[in-house]
Amino acid sequence: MNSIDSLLHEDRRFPPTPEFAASAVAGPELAEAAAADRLQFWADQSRELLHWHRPFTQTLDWTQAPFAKWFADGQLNVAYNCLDRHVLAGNGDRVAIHWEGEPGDTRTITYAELTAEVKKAANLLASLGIRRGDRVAIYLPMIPEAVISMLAIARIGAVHSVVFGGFSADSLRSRIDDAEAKLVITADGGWRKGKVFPLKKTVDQAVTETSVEHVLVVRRGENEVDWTEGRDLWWHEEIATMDAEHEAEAFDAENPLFILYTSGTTGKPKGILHTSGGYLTQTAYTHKNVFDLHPETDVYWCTADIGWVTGHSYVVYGPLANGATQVLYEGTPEFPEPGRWWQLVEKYKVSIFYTAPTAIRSFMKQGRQIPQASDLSSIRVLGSVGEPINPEAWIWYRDIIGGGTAPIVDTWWQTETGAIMISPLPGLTATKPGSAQVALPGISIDVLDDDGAAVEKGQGGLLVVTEPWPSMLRGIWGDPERFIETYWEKFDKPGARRRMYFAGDGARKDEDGDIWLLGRVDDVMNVSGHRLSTAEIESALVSHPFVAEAAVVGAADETTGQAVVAFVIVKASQADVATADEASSILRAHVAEQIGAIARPRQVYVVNELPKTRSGKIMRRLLRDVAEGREIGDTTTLADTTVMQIITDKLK
Ligand code: 7RM
Repeated sequence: MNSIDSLLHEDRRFPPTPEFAASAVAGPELAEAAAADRLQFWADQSRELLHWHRPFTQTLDWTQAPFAKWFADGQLNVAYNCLDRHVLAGNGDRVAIHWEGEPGDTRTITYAELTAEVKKAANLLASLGIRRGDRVAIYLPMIPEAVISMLAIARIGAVHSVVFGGFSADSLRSRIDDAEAKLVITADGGWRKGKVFPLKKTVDQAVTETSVEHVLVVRRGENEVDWTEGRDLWWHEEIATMDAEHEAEAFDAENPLFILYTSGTTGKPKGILHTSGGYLTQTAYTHKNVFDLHPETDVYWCTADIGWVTGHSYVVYGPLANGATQVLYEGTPEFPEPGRWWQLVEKYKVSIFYTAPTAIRSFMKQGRQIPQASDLSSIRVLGSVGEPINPEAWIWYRDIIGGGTAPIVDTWWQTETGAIMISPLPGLTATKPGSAQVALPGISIDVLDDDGAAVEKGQGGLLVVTEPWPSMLRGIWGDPERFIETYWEKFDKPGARRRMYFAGDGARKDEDGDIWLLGRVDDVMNVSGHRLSTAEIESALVSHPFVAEAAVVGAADETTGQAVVAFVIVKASQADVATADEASSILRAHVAEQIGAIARPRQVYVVNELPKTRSGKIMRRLLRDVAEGREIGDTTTLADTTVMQIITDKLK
């Protein structure tokens, strides 16, 4: 928690301009209403923001805590809320998606067109035997069919599990197995840095001997693919025969909407489960108020991939529920030239821009002349998500991308929270570089010490959510015990059972009571805004014949926030097979193949020993000291206190 020291001196404040405040969506009345009656506030928000086929009469059922039910006797259709009702309201000609492919091809899709596409896709899914509650895996690049698939699955009451297109066949397979998916929707290939990367090939490896009955393939890369007759179907051929009419059926508010896998502290990924009514309420509410959305005039762009929760909540459900116009881009930020993103901002006159600190830091490195070559004057709100944003990057973002005036909303939330929890409101809050600041109206958070007492202002501790919230996770797929243990037992005191959600993040309350995030307190790393678990990477390393033991830590990295650094002990029998350098590069490639390139260690150090406690737990804290080039901290709980000396001598 010492890492906060440098931030303590940050005292710059950026209040909204009077003009911004005057036309801001969110005013002080939100917080007043939430403070007066929190549950009534959420019920009002839900009724105002969504169309309920059957209105609810109950707001929250918390009798089975921590298993919450929100709006439980209401019924709605999530896709109808994102599509049909906008068309019925006369907004069918509004652009929903300005899509830009990496090679420069484009598609403009209105709400009417998107609605028709989703209806056809819903009919297609039904024709393949997908029913309410069935799981469908999506393994697609950032193309419109990714959004269409998610909404079509939601429309028929089925459950999607989007797997990031950069994950390996093994990762995809374990997620398919865990969810028992019946169908996979993929593409032949997608574009990345001027090349087509094969997706179908990975799916072919992942689906053998699984629950998967069909593989639906979108044509995008036009690369050669292998074909399994009877199992594989071309999206375009099937869609062409489908009716563009489909009536949206109403489902219970608690009908599951999606599972999204995230890393935990064991090697097994956790399937975070979200349901319908509460999730859509809070994603719509936050998207509207945090980003100050004026749907008739704004052009919104969230750069997240749909494989991460930010893509679910702030590319698909929040913006579409609110009838927003948005940009969707297939490629990486710097291809074919480093200014590509800024050219898109200029081209589409993007007014609200939401990205991650890791991207901002890499643009900072390239220099301001690259963004300054484009006209960014349309930008009026900037968002940040995924990790703490350092004040230097915050100021650069505001000055260079935001023209020195755009408010920055630093939004804290998690896959588990489903939607934004802590953030400034851009027309109200005087922002502070580096702080996510305040719980949104309707959200209750606190910072506790290890004994569960609220810390004083100026102190650090553990971030908790103290009251249930509409878009909270409803569980871990197939593992209710793990759900309780992971999130609800840390502060489980007699009389207050399972009422405190422990987020796993360290945080500090400053003198104004504003929140500063300090990073993960467990062994999960955050690389470029993506959470990776040490345990998963360690098990990948140990799966290689060279490796006897492995320990992985996240070390501070200028560009990616944290980088993966691995320490391995090579099996004695393999010691002569490769030099340490050779082993290191083989193992880095092995991890990329097993888990995906995002998990590739920055370094793999071959060592003779690992620091362990007497009970055999690896002391990653000490390895982090080595990886970050610091003096080694307290070693008194080590089983063998000489180990750290041996490791540091060896790496000199
Ligand atoms: C949305 C997302 C969640 C973890 C979370 C934090 C970190 C996210 C911020 C942040 C500081 C922020 N979901 N985190 N946002 N830390 N400031 N504004 O990222 O499930 O992938 O990760 O990310 O550690 O627990 S996630």
